[in-house]
Amino acid sequence: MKRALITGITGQDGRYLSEFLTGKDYQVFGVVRGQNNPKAELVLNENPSVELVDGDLRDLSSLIALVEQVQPDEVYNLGAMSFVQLSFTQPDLTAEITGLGVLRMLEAVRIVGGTQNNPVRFYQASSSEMFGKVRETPQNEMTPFHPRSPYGVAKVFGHNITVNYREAYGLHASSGILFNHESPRRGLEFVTRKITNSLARIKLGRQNQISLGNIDSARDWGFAGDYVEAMWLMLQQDEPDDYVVATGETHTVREFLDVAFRVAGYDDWKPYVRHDERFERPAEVDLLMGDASKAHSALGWKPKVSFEQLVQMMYENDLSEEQARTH
Ligand code: NAP
Ligand code: G4F
Repeated sequence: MKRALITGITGQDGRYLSEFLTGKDYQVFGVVRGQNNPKAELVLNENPSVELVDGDLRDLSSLIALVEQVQPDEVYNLGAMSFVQLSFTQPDLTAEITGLGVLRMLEAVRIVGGTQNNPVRFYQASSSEMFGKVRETPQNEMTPFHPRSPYGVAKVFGHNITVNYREAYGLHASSGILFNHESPRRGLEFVTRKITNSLARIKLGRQNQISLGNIDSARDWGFAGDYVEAMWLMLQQDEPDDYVVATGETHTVREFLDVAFRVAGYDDWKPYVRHDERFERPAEVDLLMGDASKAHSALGWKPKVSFEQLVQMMYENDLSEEQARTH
């Protein structure tokens, strides 16, 4: 039985990846930080076969102890402070977790190592946010980075240090440059889930409006459940490498609103959406669109869920969750 260690198991991707790997017969170990983390229970309810272990990306000794204890075949480093807007007000913490946390996890893997015949394989959750003020469209593995947020800058560090450990120490370390991916498990702070959750509440008469910032930005939105397969495929290759993972389509937040409100049975979203400058960012990423042809040809990976299916899935889930609530 292969052993996988996942940081960020309580997050959207960690929850899908743990189920995916269990389905492939892995023993999954999930890193949980903090005392009595309330999200741990959620993970265990969804996947009782996961073994939770304590650790924090800010604490190197905890990571070394974890790799020694678990002896993983594969490490998936998904843990991060992942909310771009928050990174503007907490840049130091973002650099610490999202940037230096990658270095610490790589150090733990380098120091503990695994056996010579079976070295630990490492996956880094890089991000399309690294492209920022994009130099070309669509973006691929060769497109230069121009991050526009402390989060993006921290991710560039995490990406480059992963490449450096691969080149300097021969680690089997791969980096997935993933474009935005969403699901019913997406955090409520991100724009897609904020919209589908608020819309469900509007539909049930529990909320009147949605307050949003810049709705002209465009993102390449895919389904998180599809994207975790690409992470795993990267670690099954003989050689480590970097891959863009994306749908190749881009849609504005306005278009997301169009589809979501249509699915919910409304003709027009404008009466329900108000602009609130508190949700604007000091520097914006205007447009992301990925070229995942390398992942298609080398990994045989393709997204399965379309943009419309994704919006519908998220809205319908939020509607039934809201209906199940008594207040
Ligand atoms: P998410 O839902 O925000 O989950 C983040 C995870 O990181 C949570 O499990 C959180 O655990 C954990 N974490 C935070 N601080 C930590 C620390 N100090 N030590 C250990 N773990 C810590 O993010 P996601 O959407 O699943 O994304 C997974 C990864 O992919 C992240 O690195 C993200 O930056 C990256 N990424 C995401 C997307 C996307 O569109 N979703 C696109 C590109 C890249 P707690 O329960 O303790 O908070
Ligand atoms: O949903 P968002 O917060 O996602 P963002 O900033 O694109 O970041 C996500 O994707 C990255 C990959 O490219 C990940 F690395 C990162 O961890 C995260 O998962 O915002 C999307 C767009 C932005 O242009 C934002 O300005 O929506 C715009 N927006 C407009 N009003 C809003 C809002 N975003 C949020 N979160 N909340 C609003 O009210």
